[in-house]
Amino acid sequence: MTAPRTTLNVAMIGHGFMGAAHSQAWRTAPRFYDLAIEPRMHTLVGRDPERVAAAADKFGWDNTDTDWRRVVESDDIDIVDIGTPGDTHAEIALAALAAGKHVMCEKPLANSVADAERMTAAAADADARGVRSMVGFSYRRVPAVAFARQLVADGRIGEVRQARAQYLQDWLADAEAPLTWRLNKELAGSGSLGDIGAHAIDLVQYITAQSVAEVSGILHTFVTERPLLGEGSGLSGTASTERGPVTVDDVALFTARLEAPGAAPAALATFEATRFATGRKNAVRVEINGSLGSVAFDLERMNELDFYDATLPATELGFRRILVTEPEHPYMAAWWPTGHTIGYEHAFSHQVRDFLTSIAEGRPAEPSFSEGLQIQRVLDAIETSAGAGSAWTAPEPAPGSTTGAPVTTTGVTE
Ligand code: SOE
Repeated sequence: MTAPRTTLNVAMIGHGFMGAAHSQAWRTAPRFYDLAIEPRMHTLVGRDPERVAAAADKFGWDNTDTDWRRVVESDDIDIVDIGTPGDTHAEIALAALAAGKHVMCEKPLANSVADAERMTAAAADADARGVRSMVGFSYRRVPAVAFARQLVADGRIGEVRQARAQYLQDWLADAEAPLTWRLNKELAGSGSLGDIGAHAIDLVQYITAQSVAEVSGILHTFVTERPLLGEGSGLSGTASTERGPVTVDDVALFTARLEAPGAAPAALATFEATRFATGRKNAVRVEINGSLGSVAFDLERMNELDFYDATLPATELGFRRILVTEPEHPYMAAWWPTGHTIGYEHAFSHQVRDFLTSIAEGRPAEPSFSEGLQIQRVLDAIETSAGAGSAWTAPEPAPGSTTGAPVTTTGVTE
C-alpha cells in the first residue's frame, strides 16, 4: 500500500512553447515517477480568453483565467509555474512567493540583475517558510548531461582545463522573419545572450561544478529592422507590412575563466549563442576537456555521451559513444528498457519530478533563484564587456599595401 499522496494544485502562467512543454511535464511526470505529491493541472493563465481556453483544452488544464494576480493569490493554488517572457518573471514570482506558493520560473530568471536580486531575496525568505522555488534550466536534466556531471565529479576526466559550449539556432537567418517578443529588449531582456546563452553557461557550470569568474565578449545584431508580427507569436508568426527595430543581440560570442569552489580561476571556456547559424535548428553542444579525458554532448544525439579516457592503453584510445539509456543512468529507470531513447520533453518531466520531490522532502530545489541570479550576473558582465568594446586588433597591412589585403603566406606570388 503506497503512502497517500498529497495533491497540490498548479497554475501555469503562459501557454506558448514553454507552457506547452511544462504542461506535458506536469501531466507525464506523476505517471512515470512514484511521487509523494500529485500535481493537479488546476489553472492555465493567458491574456486572451479564447486562446487560453483552447490551450487548456489541448494541454489538459481544468480551469482558465486571464488575471494572473487573482490566480496567484487564490487559496486554491499551491504551485505557480511561470512560462511568460522575462519582463514579467519578477512581478509574478514576487507575488506568488509572498502568497506562499511554490514557484518554478523559466530561464533566464529575470531581465535584469536588480530584478533577479529581488526574486532571490524573496525566495530565500520563502525557503525559510518551506516554500520552494526553482529556475528552469531544463537541459541539465537531460540524462546524458547529468551523467557527464557525474563523470567529471568522479574525476574521470581529471582536472578541467577547457570547456566549449555552442547553442546554435537559425530561426532569424531570414532577414524578413518578423519581430517576435524575443527580439524586443523590453520584453526579453536580451537576445541570443539571455535566451540561449544562459543555457550554455548553466550547462558548463553544471557539468564542471565550476563558476564563471571573468568574461570577455561581443554581441552583434546582423538585422537591425524587421517586419512587425502579424498573426501568431513566440518563435514563429506571419509578418505584417509595417517594420520595427530589433533591440537585442542576434549573436553572443564570449570567453570565460572558470573557478572551482575555493580555487583560483584556472580553466578556460568559450561560448557561442546565435540565431543565425543557418541549418542549425537547436544545436546544443558542450565539450569539457580535462587532464585525463573529455566528455562531449550534442542535443541532436541527446541519448548519447561521447567519453574519451586518456588513461587507456594507447592502442585503445579514442572517443567512445555511451548510450545513456541504462536504468543506472540519471532519470532513466522510470522510462523504457535499455536502448530505448527519450526526447527533449523528458527533461521537463525530470524538472517537475525534482521540483515536487524537493517540496515533498522539505528541502530547497535546484537550480535555485540564487543560481539563476549568478547567471544573470554573468549575462550582465558579458553585456558590460561587449559595451566596453572588445579589444579588436587588425593585422598589420602588407608593406606597400593600400587596401590591407592579406599577405600571401604560401610563398607563391599571386
Ligand atoms: C528559443 O530559443 C527557445 O525556446 C528557448 O527559449 C528555450 O529555452 C530552449 O529550450 C529552446 O529554444
